[in-house]
Amino acid sequence: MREINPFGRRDFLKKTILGTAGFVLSLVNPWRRAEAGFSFWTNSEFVGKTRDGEYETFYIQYYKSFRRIKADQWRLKIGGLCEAPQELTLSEVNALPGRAQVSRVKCVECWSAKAEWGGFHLSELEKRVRPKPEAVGILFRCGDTYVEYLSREELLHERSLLVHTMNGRPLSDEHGFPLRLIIPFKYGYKSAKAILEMEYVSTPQKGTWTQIGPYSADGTILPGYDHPLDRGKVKRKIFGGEVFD
Ligand SMILES: Nc1nc2c(c(=O)[nH]1)N[C@H]1C(S)=C(S)[C@@H](COP(=O)(O)O)O[C@H]1N2
Ligand SMILES: [Mo]
Repeated sequence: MREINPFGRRDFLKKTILGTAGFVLSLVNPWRRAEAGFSFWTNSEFVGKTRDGEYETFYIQYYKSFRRIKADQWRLKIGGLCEAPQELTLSEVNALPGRAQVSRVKCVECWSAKAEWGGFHLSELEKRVRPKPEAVGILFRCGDTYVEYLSREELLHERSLLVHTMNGRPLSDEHGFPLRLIIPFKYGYKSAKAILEMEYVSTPQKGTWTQIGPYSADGTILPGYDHPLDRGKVKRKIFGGEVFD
């Protein structure tokens, strides 16, 4: 006749209790969530800085978390020193004559990552808003209250883009929905994300990152080193300006 071993039964109970506790803990454990492709902000109304889950190969930088932007409430405000200030809806922005390019975002904190970006060149927008002759640059105001300034000359560079798609899909909130800059020859901090407002101004200004840290207002990529996330962070030398590969 089969006898139930009292120790075996106790072991079974112990394992069940420990196993259940482990499972419950795993649901709230941030490392397990990261493994499963989740980031701290997944399923939250807010978005902010993260390097977890799917963002391990393209870090997310936001100096402050903020409420996700709702597409139907968003308007791109373009004002300041221009003849025809405008407020464009997302479909109007998406309908501007487009351009796409593959380029790398190189953060001054050393990592970089590459994507195919789709959007438009500033010249397309300027046909509509007609900047005044004294407008030397644009101040960008963003969803997280980040500000960044670029001269019109920098913004009208062939490789500078205002983008609303990444790898063929609308920008994620994390990567700057609904509209961001891509300025591949400058450090990532010049590529303002989640843009709300563009103001034409007559004097250069300091952006948020330049006010926070010891970073140049100009932001041109300097010779040094890079740790590309899409190449296992293997250190390589860079020579200044856009990193093309
Ligand atoms: N609105 C906003 N845009 C921002 C930032 C920010 O803090 N707020 N950080 C910048 C920095 S420092 C970098 S490196 C890039 C990173 O872009 P990513 O988050 O899409 O990787 O975004 C830039 N744009
Ligand atoms: Mo950065």
